[in-house]
Amino acid sequence: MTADTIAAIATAPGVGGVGVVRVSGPDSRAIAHAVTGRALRPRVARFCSFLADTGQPIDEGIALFFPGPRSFTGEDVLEIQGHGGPVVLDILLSRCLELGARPARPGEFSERAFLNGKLDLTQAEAIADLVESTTSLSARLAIRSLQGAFSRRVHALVDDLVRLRTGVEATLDFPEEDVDDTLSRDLLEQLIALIAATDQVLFEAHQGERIRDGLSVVIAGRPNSGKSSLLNALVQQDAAIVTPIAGTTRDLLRYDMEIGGLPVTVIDTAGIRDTQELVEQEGVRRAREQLAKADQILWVYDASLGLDGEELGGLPQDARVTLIRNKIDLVISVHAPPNTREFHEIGISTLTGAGIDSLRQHLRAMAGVQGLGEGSFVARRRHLDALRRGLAALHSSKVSFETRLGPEVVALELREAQQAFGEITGEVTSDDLLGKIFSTFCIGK
Ligand SMILES: Nc1nc2c(ncn2[C@@H]2O[C@H](COP(=O)(O)OP(=O)(O)O)[C@@H](O)[C@H]2O)c(=O)[nH]1
Ligand SMILES: [Mg+2]
Repeated sequence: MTADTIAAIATAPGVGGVGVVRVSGPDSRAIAHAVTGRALRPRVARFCSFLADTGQPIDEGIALFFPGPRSFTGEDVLEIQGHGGPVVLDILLSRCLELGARPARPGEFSERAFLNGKLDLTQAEAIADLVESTTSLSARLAIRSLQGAFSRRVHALVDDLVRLRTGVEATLDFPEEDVDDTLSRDLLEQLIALIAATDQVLFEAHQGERIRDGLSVVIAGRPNSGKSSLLNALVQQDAAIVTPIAGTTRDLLRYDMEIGGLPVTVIDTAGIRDTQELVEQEGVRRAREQLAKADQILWVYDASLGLDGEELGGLPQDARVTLIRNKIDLVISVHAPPNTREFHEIGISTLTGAGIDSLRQHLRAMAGVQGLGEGSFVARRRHLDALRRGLAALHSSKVSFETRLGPEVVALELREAQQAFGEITGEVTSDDLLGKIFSTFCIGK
């Protein structure tokens, strides 16, 4: 158990109906006694005055004491629920610090909960993801992760992996000719099933990551093609200035929206062309910079003018591009010219609204978030990296198995896969990793 006692304001800064100061550690009980002037019964809400060292009341409200290990952090925890004003909460916090607590670092309550085995790492991360959710879907997936939906999937992989390792390592004790062929066939089948199961978890984790991090969509193209009009149509607001004058947009315009639960950031950019005008030059430079960072590029062109083959020349390599044939209201033919390019193409009119819904659906499909089931969960890039590393190790162990490289090699690669999976839930960690994760949390979490 950790030696010192930490304290922080747990509610958001600013004025609110209620504000909470949270204390965790061995001095919590003594602090509770000093602040409330009485011994608190465990887990029973108690209305009382909160006292300064002079005995004068600072505030009044509810005090709650949770003796460890039955608490959020697993340590003795005190919650002081006072009135939600920044000054009164500061005074309450100072009082706890005066009584021996020290200010908590960001995420330190969650870190202690993790270190004391109250939560695994994906669950601790899910707390941060839940409070930072920008859509109701991402909040729903975060609560599932918090309740262990993701951890259970990883544990199931690890269980299978341990069984497989035991099987493989058992064959190590026998000279090769004694290992029954049916035994090794059975192990190989287990390995193949494990690879398929990992693939499936990776696929779902990828969706979970998308729902958490959202999709950044950059609208680009020649001046006057209707980029700003498209932004306005997508966010259903008169957000960007639209004029018939080429070069209207110079600054980047960024809007957050939601498409079927997927958080999407749409960025409108200056039309890309060669220009001598200094401000516009800077706009074009910024537009190009965004293109390099986008998850998805919508390249808009004017249907009445057609797409000039050279326009797409400057796009970053392996960019994900959708061609947007705008102003289809201006062209007589309802048939689009055959699209000979490698890119997906959608015809729209920001004027009539034609095609905008298909574009929304297309964006959702491009994010790979369709058919999210009841078992879905949020995930982070860190989890995807670990799953990919684990999967790679499983693939090489399969190759080693099939080319009869020997059970020692297979066993080693399986161990590597288990290490990678263990990093997800936090069974295998480094201080570095923990520091990186918890330091991004808020103070008081
Ligand atoms: N007919 C028609 N005009 C459009 C459409 N979309 C945009 N425009 C017009 O095209 C001009 C340039 O639009 P704007 O959105 O400012 O283009 P940007 O320079 O690419 O941002 C404006 O006069 C718009 O009214 C469309 O779908 N149909
Ligand atoms: Mg514009």
